[in-house]
Amino acid sequence: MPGRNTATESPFTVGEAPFRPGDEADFGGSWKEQPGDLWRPDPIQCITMDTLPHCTGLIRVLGDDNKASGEWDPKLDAKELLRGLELMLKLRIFDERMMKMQRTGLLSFYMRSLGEEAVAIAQTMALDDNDWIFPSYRQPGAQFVRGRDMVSMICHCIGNTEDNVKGRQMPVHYSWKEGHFISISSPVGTQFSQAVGVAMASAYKGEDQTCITWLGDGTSAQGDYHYALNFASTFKPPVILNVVNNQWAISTHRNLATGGETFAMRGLAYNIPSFRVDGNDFLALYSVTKWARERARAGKGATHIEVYTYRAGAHSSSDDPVAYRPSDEEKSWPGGDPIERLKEHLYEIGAWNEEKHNQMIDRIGDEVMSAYKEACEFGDLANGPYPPASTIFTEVYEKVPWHIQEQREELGK
Ligand SMILES: Cc1ncc(C[n+]2csc(CCOP(=O)(O)OP(=O)(O)O)c2C)c(N)n1
Ligand SMILES: [Mg+2]
Repeated sequence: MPGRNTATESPFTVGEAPFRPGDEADFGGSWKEQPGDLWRPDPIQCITMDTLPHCTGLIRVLGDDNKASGEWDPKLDAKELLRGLELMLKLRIFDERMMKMQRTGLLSFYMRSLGEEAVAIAQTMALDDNDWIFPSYRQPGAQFVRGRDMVSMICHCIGNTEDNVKGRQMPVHYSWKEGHFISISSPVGTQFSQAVGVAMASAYKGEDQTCITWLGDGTSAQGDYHYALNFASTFKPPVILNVVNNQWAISTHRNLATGGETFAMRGLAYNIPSFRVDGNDFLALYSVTKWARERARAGKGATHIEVYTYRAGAHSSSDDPVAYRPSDEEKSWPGGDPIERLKEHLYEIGAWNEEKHNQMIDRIGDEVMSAYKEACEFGDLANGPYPPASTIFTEVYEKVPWHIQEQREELGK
């Protein structure tokens, strides 16, 4: 919790993590907010201050009893729910395989979406296929929704001869033009103002294309976030601005990124309707994003969403959270696991069972394994082959600057 820095007696407040290694993590057992607590405003008529209660509360649809209720229930049919479940499982199993590749030296670096699978999957499912996606490294799952071929995703992560960005990007920094999935950027936060800019262009041209973008709690402390909100507030373009509050920015707790009560509330100051949503609740995420899409389509401008979730795994393959948080902190997170929650809901409504679920896991496991083998035929980090060195010089500049040309000639490529 934020508190006075007693170590130095400094006259300012330094945010602190509620629990550190050795502490017993206790988030209070379960959410006090229940499905049905918050109403669903009309997406067209809504004015910003209507959403004040939604910024301090938490929008939920799936209750502790695994039933769906309240005005935010999107009433998806079982087929759509099963699609969501399958896509989330695919992302999780894919991530596990990629981590194994990283640990065995076949690719250099990896970042999982563990515990946050619902974010990219549910929110992308709520959009139209030609809407533009401006992700951070935590939303590769959007590509599964749009049907990207897994082999090509793995080839990118390896940086082999079939990598569509030819090894110029770090692994997980996907780029996929056909899927309207904008290149993931290593300097965090740049995607926010890009999304607002493209949304402004879309509105200017009279096209019905909404942009969606995400950044993390830590990244929201950067200027990029505020520039984007200011433009979104002023020009009211069709954009959905998500702050994924997963409690951590590597080892820095979210209490160091804002002194505000919630991240959602910051949207109100920019006169943008704002919601705080349970990020492990597939149905709530889907529903809030649909609301924002409907509002954007009607020319009513941006929606700001705090996605309240928990980073269940390490930040990346280079990080070990045991150094800065209790090793079992994840188990006491009241939001549970997004895949388990949707699965239990499907059991509850009689649309799914354990046998079918296990079969699905096996089928996806086989699919991922065969994609992995096929991708490795085009090269892996340990054994090559790699894209030719000449690709360092191509496809970055439209007109190659003289000094780059000189370097290319020096290398003889
Ligand atoms: C401009 C910039 N500063 C710092 C970094 C190093 N860095 C990479 S990820 C990260 C933490 C981001 O945390 P958060 O925004 O909460 O996102 P999360 O990883 O939790 O999804 C940092 C500091 C970077 N990549 N770019
Ligand atoms: Mg974070």
